[in-house]
Amino acid sequence: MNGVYGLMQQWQLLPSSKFLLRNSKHLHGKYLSRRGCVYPIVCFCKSLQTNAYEVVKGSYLPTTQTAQNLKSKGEVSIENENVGAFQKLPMVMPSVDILYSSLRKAKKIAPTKSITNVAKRERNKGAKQLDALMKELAAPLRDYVDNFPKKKYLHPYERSLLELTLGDGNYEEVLMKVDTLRKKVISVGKEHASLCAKSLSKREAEERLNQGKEKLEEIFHHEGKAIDELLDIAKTLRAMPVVDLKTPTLCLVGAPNVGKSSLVRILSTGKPEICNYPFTTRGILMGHIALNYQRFQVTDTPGLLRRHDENRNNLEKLTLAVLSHLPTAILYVHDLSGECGMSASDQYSIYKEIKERFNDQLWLDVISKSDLLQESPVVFVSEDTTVDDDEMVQYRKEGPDGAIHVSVKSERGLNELKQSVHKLLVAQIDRIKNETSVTCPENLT
Ligand SMILES: Nc1nc2c(ncn2[C@@H]2O[C@H](COP(=O)(O)OP(=O)(O)OP(=O)(O)O)[C@@H](O)[C@H]2O)c(=O)[nH]1
Ligand SMILES: [Mg+2]
Repeated sequence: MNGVYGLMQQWQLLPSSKFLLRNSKHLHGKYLSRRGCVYPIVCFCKSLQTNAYEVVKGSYLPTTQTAQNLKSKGEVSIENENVGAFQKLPMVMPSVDILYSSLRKAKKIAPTKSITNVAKRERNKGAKQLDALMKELAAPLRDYVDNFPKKKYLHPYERSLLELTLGDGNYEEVLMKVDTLRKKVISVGKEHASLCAKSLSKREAEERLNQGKEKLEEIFHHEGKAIDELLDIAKTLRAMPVVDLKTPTLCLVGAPNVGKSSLVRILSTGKPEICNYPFTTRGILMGHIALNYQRFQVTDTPGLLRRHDENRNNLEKLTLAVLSHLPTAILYVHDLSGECGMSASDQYSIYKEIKERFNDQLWLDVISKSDLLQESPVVFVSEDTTVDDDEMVQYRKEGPDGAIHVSVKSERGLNELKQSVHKLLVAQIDRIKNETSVTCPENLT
């Protein structure tokens, strides 16, 4: 692992790069050009944007299997071939609102009119009110338990979003707590209603009614936080970017800080945050392109580092989940200027791995920040160029074969990029049509 890369991985721990560069006695945080001059890398650690997606612990590992592979192996059931489940989640009421509205409604229940005996009237009222309270409390919980989707029926993309943003098993655990609360409310409500119905005097019936209400309130106060957790989960899931599997999609991929979001802003309606530090993009962001009356989706993704899948953070896993589970064309962004903080050789190994893994996808390579490119290729001090093969030498100079050189600063290459992106997305339309006709042969007729 080279110095800059090592620092990048620890970026959360560092105070500020200016401080770092001022105080560094080593060449960490600097790179050399072929001519031997030393340039500082512009700041790559600032305060973090943490509000979009919290990085949680999760064992989800993106697989190399695409939705297509899974389909052919029969691992995708009918239910999870569509996305959009998060937009159909039931509206969850805060637990206190459920409690107070249930108490109000139950209080209005009157005893059966024909009962004239005072004690009988009171116990009839008590039993009916407790029964109503129990039903009012349990009904919304039943709705949530039944209508929040089971994880196994979600589209793999949504399942990965759920696991990576909520953490392993949290979703199921919260739903289970809500169901446990529902069962408890029913059993305690029934028990107290039955006790109330057996009261021998008016006073006893009143006391039992109050006891039953207090017990239900206590349970709800104590365990109702599961409902509030579910409310938060629903909010988080509803805020996830909506994708349409039938609309051609372009996904921008590359190492952190290479200029992906800057290009998303140029290419689409998406307005992701742009900053000069890695992992500015902390979630999957969607933008749209409208061209010749056609509508396309553009996805910005968090950057990828050079490391094994097991060591990836959840932001990187999100990127791989998009590539694994959504039918996207890939716009791979390379920064050979050194500005991003990652050497060309590290970017090259990530690139080769991703290209091999997703070689079925339509693909376009872009060299960003061409306004910063020197005449000679930029080489980091920590890089060993003696091991470079021809491919690597070529990559340092020009990037992969056919890559378009662009700069959002000087606007170089942007028109060419837009045209190539359009062609790519048109090719993606044909691909989607073909895949649909293979899956649903009746569409051909
Ligand atoms: N000079 C120059 N700087 C650029 C260009 N494109 C982007 N940048 C700068 O590069 C830095 C990173 O840009 P972003 O678009 O946020 O990069 P990113 O790949 O989305 O970064 P992450 O979301 O952190 O992975 C910003 O300071 C941009 O202003 C360019 O063409 N020329
Ligand atoms: Mg970004």
